[in-house]
Amino acid sequence: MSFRNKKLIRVFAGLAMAITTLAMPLAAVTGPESARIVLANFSFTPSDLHLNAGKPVVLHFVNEGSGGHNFVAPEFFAAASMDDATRGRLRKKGAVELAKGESVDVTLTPRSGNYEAKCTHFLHAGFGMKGTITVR
Ligand SMILES: [Cu+2]
Repeated sequence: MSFRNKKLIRVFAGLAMAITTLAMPLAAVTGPESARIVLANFSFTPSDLHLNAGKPVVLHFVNEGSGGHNFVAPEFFAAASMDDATRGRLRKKGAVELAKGESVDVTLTPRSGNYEAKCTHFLHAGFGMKGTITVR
């Protein structure tokens, strides 16, 4: 093996160790998992949201539609645990209302069950803006 190759191997070994050292604290401070829910004309994506029961999760709602939409799931939000400030921001305790282009994060811990969600804006659910939430 040439001197140059040995030097290269030492450089790569050093890099690998540096990356491992940097990555370990990052892994340790990882927060709750997150799920992205896109609202559009006229759909929720995913239309069947799967969440882990008892695990905190950040629900990241994004409205990519051409107007206002909402995500209404009263049984789901009622069963979930969340802090009072978060619950206070939910409309009628079970709705996330989003203006065009808006995004909202809701941090909660879901309870196992099967739930339904829909947009209650006039006719939107009929056009397909509905879905299910499965928590296991
Ligand atoms: Cu809608």
